[in-house]
Amino acid sequence: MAEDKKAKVAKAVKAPKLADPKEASIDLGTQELLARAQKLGIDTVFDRAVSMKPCAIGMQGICCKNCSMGPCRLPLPKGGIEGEDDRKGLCGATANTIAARNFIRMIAGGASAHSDHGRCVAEVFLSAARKETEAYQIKDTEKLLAIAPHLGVATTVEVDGETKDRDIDEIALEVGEVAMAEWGKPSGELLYMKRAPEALYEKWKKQGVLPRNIDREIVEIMHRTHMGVDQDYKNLMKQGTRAALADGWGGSMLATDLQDVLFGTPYPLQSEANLGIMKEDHVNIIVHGHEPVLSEILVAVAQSQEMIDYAKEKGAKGIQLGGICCTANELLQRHGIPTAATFLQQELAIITGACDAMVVDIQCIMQNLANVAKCFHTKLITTHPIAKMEQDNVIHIEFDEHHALEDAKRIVKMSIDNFANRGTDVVIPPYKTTQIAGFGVESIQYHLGGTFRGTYYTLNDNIINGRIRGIAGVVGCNNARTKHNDGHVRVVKELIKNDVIVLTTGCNAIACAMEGLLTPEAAAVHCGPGLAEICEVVGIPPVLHLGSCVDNSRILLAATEVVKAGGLGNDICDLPVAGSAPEWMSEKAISIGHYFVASGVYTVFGVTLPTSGAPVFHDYISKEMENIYGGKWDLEVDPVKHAQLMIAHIDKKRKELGIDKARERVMMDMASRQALEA
Ligand code: BF8
Repeated sequence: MAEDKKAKVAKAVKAPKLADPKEASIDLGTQELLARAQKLGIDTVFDRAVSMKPCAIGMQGICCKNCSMGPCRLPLPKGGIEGEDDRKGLCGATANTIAARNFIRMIAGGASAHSDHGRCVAEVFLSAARKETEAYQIKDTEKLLAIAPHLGVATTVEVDGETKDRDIDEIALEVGEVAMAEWGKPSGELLYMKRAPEALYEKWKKQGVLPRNIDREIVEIMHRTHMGVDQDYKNLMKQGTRAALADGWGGSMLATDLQDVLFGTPYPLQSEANLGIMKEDHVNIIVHGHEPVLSEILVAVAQSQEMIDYAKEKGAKGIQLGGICCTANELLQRHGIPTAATFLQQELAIITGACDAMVVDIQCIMQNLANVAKCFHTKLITTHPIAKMEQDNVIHIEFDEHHALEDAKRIVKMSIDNFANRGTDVVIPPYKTTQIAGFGVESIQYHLGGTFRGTYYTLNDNIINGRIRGIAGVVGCNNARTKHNDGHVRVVKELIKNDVIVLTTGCNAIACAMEGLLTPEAAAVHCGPGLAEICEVVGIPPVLHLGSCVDNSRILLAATEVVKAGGLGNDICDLPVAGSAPEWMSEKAISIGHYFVASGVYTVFGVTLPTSGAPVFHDYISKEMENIYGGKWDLEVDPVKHAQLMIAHIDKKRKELGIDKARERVMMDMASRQALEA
């Protein structure tokens, strides 16, 4: 080989592959910061996604590494399977068994993440109820009284033949104790399962999938998927269903409820979104992760006059807090703290050069943050005992509810002190949007319910008369294997264009906020005439932000309220609703997807599903499962087709309910409306 040719080959081998910023994200700020990172020679998830390809066999769910005789890989034969599928691992495990094992291990991972988060909240709740900590108090007593009966805790007491209100501290303590027991009680079933519509509860009972306690269902998945245990994909999925339900109607729902009682139930408020919320002349503290127990206190401390004065003393104009991932959603919903970034933008927050501290707790935190932080002055602070990083530039300040205030003060002070170390090379992309967030089951009832009836009557009425075609829950992550935020935004726009109101959580909510879809004004621009009219009259956005990923439990309860309000069937699977995660990536998304499905919701995922290598198993969850639970899985990569599948399902349900005709004449007079109601 000629010398110059050799040199060319060597150069080609060495040159790192870089992502094309315009292909990587639809967001201008993300594109600019990615280009800046590349110029500075700092690699990000976008570049790594270009240089590292995923394993095709793993992606299809047909690689078994549950014992040391493997990993056994069962690729699909070229041209597909003709006749009997005789692929098997060393032990004889079939493609269906392997894919089902892998799938429910993902459910176990996701359910454990949500539920362990819930357990930590329950511990803090109990501490507060026992008055062991000054940092936390029972804030929302109305919510406490609302959840107590679902946990079998009485809110009144009989004294001398008279019914009296029970002492609130006593109720809180009992609620805390009963809630804690849900993780490991030796007998019975999860108490919250009865919050579902009766028909759904009975269906679960008949199928034998009512969760016994939260931990047990997750542990049993690990046992059943151990080498040589459960070898029937249907039986494996039954256990996957129990664990997913224990997540959605158990750990996640308890996390949401107990957080509401401790920190306040969200109500609509205005804020901003995107990296442009960071301020060059302020101390920027970015909180990232999922558990709001520390960040709640950080908010209070960062907003205290003492700390603002200290920041000014150090040359800053103030303190700007911003959030990433679901810690962002939690703080946004309750305090209006602006959202800085979605999952895929976390490294970019540091690459602005303006991040004085990034405080992380649990879940969705990229280890590469530590490498990026090394290139800047940013203090990267881990706070949770179960989530540390190996890099030596990471500071660990372990949070404990008993000295939460001291921990928070130390972190905020450290961030302020670090402001002086910030260089002059700061690039904060000037893009941010306004968002209205803070919706929940209660506020939807307030906005779309009848004050007179106190139910979801008005929402149902508008679904029946066709102004609102249906309801979609669109949730989930970003995924570096697909263009950042593109799937989220296009799916949601297609839905609202077709009069489908969207309930959103997680990174989908952040993506929608960044696109300006979380404002009432978005309705006139993006919605079909029916939904636009409702949004204008009520003054709500067409996309309602319901919070973090554990708050998907709010979507389950909102659907239950719709069933209760009447006129749309007697089970969640009767409703014109559909679920979606256009850019999912985490195990939590699989657990969420499956509790949606097992609760009767047709659920479409984008990107990929780890089931395609086992067609029989894939058919089981995407076809047969509908006959069992009324919901099923689907996969569609194209965002418009993805939304159209959901709309087709919504229309099918409208037809089954006999309300399909109403949509053809959106503007109805009173007589026809009364005829429909009758
Ligand atoms: O729990 S949506 S990337 S941040 S996993 Fe993570 Fe996915 Fe974002 Fe919240 Ni949910």
